[in-house]
Amino acid sequence: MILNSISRGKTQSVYTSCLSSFLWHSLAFGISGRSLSNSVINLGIRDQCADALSQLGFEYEVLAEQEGDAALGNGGLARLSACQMDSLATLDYPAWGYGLRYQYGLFRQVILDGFQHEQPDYWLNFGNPWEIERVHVSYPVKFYGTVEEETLNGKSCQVWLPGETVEAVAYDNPIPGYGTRNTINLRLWAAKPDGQYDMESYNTGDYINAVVNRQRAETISSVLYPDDRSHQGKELRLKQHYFFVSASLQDIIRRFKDGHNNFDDFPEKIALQLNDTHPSLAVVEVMRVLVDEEHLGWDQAWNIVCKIFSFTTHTVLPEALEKIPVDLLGSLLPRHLQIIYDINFNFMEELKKRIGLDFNRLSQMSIVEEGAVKSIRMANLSIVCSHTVNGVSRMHSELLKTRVFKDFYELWPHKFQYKTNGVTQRRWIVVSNPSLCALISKWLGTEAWIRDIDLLIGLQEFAADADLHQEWKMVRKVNKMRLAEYIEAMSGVKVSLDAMFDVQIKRIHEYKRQLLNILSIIHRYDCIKNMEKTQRRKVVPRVCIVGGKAAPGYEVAKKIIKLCHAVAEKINNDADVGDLLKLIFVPDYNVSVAELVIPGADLSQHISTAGHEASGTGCMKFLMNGCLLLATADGSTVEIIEEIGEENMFLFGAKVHEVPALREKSSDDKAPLQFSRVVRMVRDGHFGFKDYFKSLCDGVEGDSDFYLLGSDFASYLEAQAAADKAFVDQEKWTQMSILSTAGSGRFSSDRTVEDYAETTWGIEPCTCPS
Ligand code: H2P
Repeated sequence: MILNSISRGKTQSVYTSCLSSFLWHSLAFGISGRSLSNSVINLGIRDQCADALSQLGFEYEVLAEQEGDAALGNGGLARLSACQMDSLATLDYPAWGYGLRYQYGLFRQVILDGFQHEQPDYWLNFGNPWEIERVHVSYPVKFYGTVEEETLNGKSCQVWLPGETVEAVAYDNPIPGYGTRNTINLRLWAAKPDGQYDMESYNTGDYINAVVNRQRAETISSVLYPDDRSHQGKELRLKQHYFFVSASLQDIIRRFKDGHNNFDDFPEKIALQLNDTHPSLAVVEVMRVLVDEEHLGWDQAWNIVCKIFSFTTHTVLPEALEKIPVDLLGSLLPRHLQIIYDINFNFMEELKKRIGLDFNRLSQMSIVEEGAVKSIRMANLSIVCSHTVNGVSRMHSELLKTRVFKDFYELWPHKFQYKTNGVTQRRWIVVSNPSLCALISKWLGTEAWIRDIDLLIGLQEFAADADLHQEWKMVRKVNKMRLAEYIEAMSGVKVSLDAMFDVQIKRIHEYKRQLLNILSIIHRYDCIKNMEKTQRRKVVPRVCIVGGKAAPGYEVAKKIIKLCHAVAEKINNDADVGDLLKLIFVPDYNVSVAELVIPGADLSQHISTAGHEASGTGCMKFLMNGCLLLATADGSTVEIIEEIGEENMFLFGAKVHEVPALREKSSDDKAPLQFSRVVRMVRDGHFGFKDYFKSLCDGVEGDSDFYLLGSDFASYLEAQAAADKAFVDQEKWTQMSILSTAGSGRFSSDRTVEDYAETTWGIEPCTCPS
């Protein structure tokens, strides 16, 4: 989890003492990747480090690879936070990040017989040299108990008498900006038992209980939930949310109070960004602290809350919007439930004045969902309490306004904004692709683009230059060699460097359509098999690379992984096919793997059903590295098209407005024969495991093809054919590749963060004195 803090305003005192805060949370901060390589680049000491190490007899690259990934997150959402932290530091914003110091990060994916198995990732096994334990920075976090009404100074107030207290201890992880002295802090919380409770057990000689209690407390920060999206009703998960929110807010408020006697300046100094719904309890916690502990009036506290919070949502799927059962919330956080009811009561009253007694609409917008399991809708809570709500691409925001949060948009159109995601060029070009970095700097005549990404556009001027083409191709070839070596070492499969390296790496999900990719690989295989030998010479050789983790409970995603392996087994061992087609599954996809795969990719696939990917950030990393995109018009791809032009990528598939009608159509009218043929091959056991794959096939045929694999198949094959054709003309391909990198500037997280700073938080950079 993460929660960041930034100072509003830009006085020296704000900067040095980091008084005020911008709260930003994405469940499980991290997927930050290795720290050493990023830190030495941002500090500008990479060459000195490499020299010093070589004098000691070590190679810098070899040493850097020894560091394990801190995989404290699930996918794009968590990695986005890491990119934005890098940008916040680089652009001199006085920011703090907060997160949970999970002992076990995202599971390690191990493949046995083609099936995914999950193993714990105990990333702290050999210590973490980057963190500084702050034993003196710790806060009690309370759970359970009861609420009693008491009278204080003649006024009645609510007092929460907790049933359990756990201590949150801070671990700081510095994040240096590039080309600046500004270094921001990522503060991660570890749960430790509350000292007093522990002592009591020892005093009564109850040694075992003391140990059990210790473990019970430590459990809160011990393991990251591997599925971000479907975790209703899990008490531990809710405990993690609150533990994280409570500790971070205590820290933020404590720092604010160090320099202020009252809360008048709180909204002036503090901006809190709810990064998805996971930290939404923060709005309730601020109300509780201000009203119950600081004894502000309800209206004054509410006024502050409405000024400090803004909310980013990262999904389009209504089922992914978090809901917490009232019973669970009421038992774990009884006072918070009361506050939520009060917020909702006030909101409903206000709404009735605006829309009348439209009960349908009132119940849809209510924070409390009635039904078999009465629940709290965390997204509604976040919207009601935030001054700004944003999606993560323009298309996503449109969908929020017209579908997901339509009622709220009609009520408060001024709240809705969009902030297209971005990724940091420091990690995704400078660290992961040093030769491309050097080449870009050479042709632009400056390294300034590393801080000022807009300069990349200067490459357009040389897009047809034969010398640049030569050097560009050489860089790409070296990266492909590196990737080919990795593939051989990992899978034993030797791949041809002349083949097109075609990559799809991301979390495995039905809407991301890895299955579509695999079915088209089967189609390609089938075509090759049925060709005359002479015709085969015309086939453009491909190495298809797939990677990604399936959430442990997500059966369909796990079957897709198995199918990928079953198909690979067949294709890779078919002498008829040889180098014309290879399929490789890269296990345990993480940042370090991405750093190797992305620079070596010729083509990358972002093929979600239109209207399902909120943004997508992988596409931006590939784009920066000069990899061509084969994509649907979904999420941020729509904006990428505007930057580089449709002619420089391979676009296919239904547009977002066509999707509803296509879903209505009978499947026989929409799936082409080739589609039925490849699905039949899977059904008939061509790749074995006939029974096991049956449900996968059933899910894309008949009326159940919700993600429209069948209806997009024909245009997908056309786009694949267009990619093949372009690849044959290497000069054309290289030009498209240069133009991709040149047009990637808009997708830097520097731009995103500046946008948030200006239009959401109202903060300015705070230059660090030299
Ligand atoms: C999610 C969305 C992406 C988005 C990312 C960051 C949850 O990531 O699905 O569309 O780009 O957040 O905003 P992911 O699917 O990679 O887990």
